[in-house]
Amino acid sequence: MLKAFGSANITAPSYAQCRGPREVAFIGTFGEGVLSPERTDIRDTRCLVLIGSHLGENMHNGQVQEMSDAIDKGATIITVDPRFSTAAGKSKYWLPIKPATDMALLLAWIHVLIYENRYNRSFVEKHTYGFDELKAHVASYTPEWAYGITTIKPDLIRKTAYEMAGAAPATIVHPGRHVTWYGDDTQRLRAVAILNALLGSWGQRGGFYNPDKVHIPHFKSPKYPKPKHTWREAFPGKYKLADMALASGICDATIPSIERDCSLKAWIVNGTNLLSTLPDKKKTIEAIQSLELLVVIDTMPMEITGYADVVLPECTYLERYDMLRSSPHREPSIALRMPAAEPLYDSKPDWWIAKELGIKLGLEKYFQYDNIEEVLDWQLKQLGSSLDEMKKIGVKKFPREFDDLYMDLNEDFEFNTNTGKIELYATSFDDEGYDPLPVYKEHEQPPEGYYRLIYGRAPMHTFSRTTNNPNLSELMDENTLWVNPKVAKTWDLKNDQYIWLENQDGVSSPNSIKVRITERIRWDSVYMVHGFGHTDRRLSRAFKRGVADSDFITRVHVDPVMGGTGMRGNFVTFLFNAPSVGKGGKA
Ligand SMILES: Nc1nc2c(c(=O)[nH]1)N[C@H]1C(S)=C(S)[C@@H](COP(=O)(O)OP(=O)(O)OC[C@H]3O[C@@H](n4cnc5c(=O)[nH]c(N)nc54)[C@H](O)[C@@H]3O)O[C@H]1N2
Ligand SMILES: Nc1nc2c(c(=O)[nH]1)N[C@H]1C(S)=C(S)[C@@H](COP(=O)(O)OP(=O)(O)OC[C@H]3O[C@@H](n4cnc5c(=O)[nH]c(N)nc54)[C@H](O)[C@@H]3O)O[C@H]1N2
Ligand SMILES: [Mo]
Repeated sequence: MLKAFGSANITAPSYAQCRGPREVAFIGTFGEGVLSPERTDIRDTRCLVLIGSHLGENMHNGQVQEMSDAIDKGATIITVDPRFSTAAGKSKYWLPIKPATDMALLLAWIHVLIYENRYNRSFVEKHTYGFDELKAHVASYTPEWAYGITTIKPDLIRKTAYEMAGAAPATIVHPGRHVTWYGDDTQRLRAVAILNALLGSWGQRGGFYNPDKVHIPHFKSPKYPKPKHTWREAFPGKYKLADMALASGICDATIPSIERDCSLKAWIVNGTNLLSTLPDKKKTIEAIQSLELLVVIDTMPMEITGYADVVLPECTYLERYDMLRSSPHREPSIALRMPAAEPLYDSKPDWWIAKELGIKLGLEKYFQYDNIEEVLDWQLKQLGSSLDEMKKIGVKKFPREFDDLYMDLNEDFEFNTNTGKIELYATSFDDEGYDPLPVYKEHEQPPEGYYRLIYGRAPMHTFSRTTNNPNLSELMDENTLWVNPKVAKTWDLKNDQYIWLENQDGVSSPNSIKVRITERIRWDSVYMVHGFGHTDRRLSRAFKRGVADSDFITRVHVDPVMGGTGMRGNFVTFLFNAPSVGKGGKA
């Protein structure tokens, strides 16, 4: 509907608040992204390196199942995390790194592989570009240098590098998924990509496979008009390698500025709770208040619906058809989502909402069908199936077009980069004025009396959207604040005590959080699960339960390469009494 209307401002938080830096870094190195689901061949890996990827708490289901298979087959797991995550508990090595220093560790690993001759020489010679530049670049990045920064001992850095090299090419230095941490995230992920290239794991069994997917034909529709304005106008000359619209950028493009003659005036927000999703809530609210119209499509009364001029209630995924799912994988497959029950009340599926809005906007020529079954059946018949067949089987697998799950190393291979090689030295970054080789930059550490706020997932919950679900809230109905015993002692904190938090900018939350004292977190950081601390009363089970990490993410470190919003540069201190709304006095 938006494309028919002439808008190119279509975005999702899964880019600039999630995996965008990873895709840009891998495209810059290998000419291809990691994609979703990730092309990691975890099933057959012999060494899996997780850098702040907390698989097992992050229930990326396919990867978690494959990781447990890999563990059964004796794979080595190396986990780098300031917190003893569930994955760390399954690991041969846990590297409790000082937060925000991962780049130093990555560069030291690269140094060891190169200077101690542990890299895959034939792979590097045949398939990569810029080895000599890389070698010179990492000359001084020794494990001894990294120790002073990361607190990880040099012999542990060496041992883990040898372990990776020993298992290569069946080694995965996992690129992670939510990687918008400190603002130099694309460069950190470039270092991850380079490590994988040195290990020769790209395109190899137990490393990264080459996925294939089914192309679902578009239902007939006239050509969409060319948009007159795009979000990019708000950022002349910035974020040059962003290949998708930025959800955070839409906010900037909405807040009026004398530098632009055009700002966005209306939003349709479908299935994203922006107040808990975007950092810098004040800016999100400012953008919302600059709008002439905010339409929200949601299934529940979430924070975002409270700001809407119009709420269009969508029925849930169990009550509707959605567009066919086709995802890249070892075997291409498609999946159908179909209704198991009638929608309740006046709720409608989003295809119906889009079509009816389209008709009211005079765009009926783009919606030449009566219902979604007609579209799905037409698409499926082009693929040699039908809606009837898919209703019975749900998922259909297709043969791969080519026998190229793994790269044949004897063949010449042209990568989709400027040089046709895997670019250890990224010429596309150089062209746009970004560092072509990843450089270590120091990040701010917490001021005295403050602790770095880090956050993650709990296995039973999905972001902020499930915390009011009756079954899931029974499993976990509030988040807790992980605090190291040393810190608890200093502050005289007791287990299960409720406290309030205030960040470096004096911002606090009206909600309190329960203290969990545990050795599983470093003394310089505190940890909480994202998605709690709801403020809408109608969420009867989640209202005021736990604290929202997003309340404290007022400082954002924006990635200059692609506009990702680094959210882990915020620090909190403890309050023993409820703060007065928004601003708190210290205990
Ligand atoms: N159950 C569940 N699973 C999910 C989701 C969900 O909502 N619920 N969401 C899915 C989505 S969209 C995403 S993007 C993924 C996110 O999951 P991931 O990509 O795995 O994780 P992150 O949230 O980036 O990282 C969380 C981990 O990073 C650690 N960490 C914090 N700071 C640092 C640091 O400076 N260095 C290092 N090395 N580690 C650090 C934290 O202690 C924590 O263990 O999860 C997916 N899976
Ligand atoms: N502070 C902080 N911010 C983060 C993260 C974090 O860990 N901490 N994680 C980041 C990451 S990795 C991601 S991917 C994003 C995710 O961000 P979002 O996708 O915005 O996640 P939710 O907060 O769960 O918001 C989902 C909204 O969709 C609604 N919804 C659920 N099902 C349906 C449906 O079928 N139809 C419609 N129309 N609506 C539905 C829910 O009620 C809810 O309002 O957040 C990012 N932002
Ligand atoms: Mo994400």
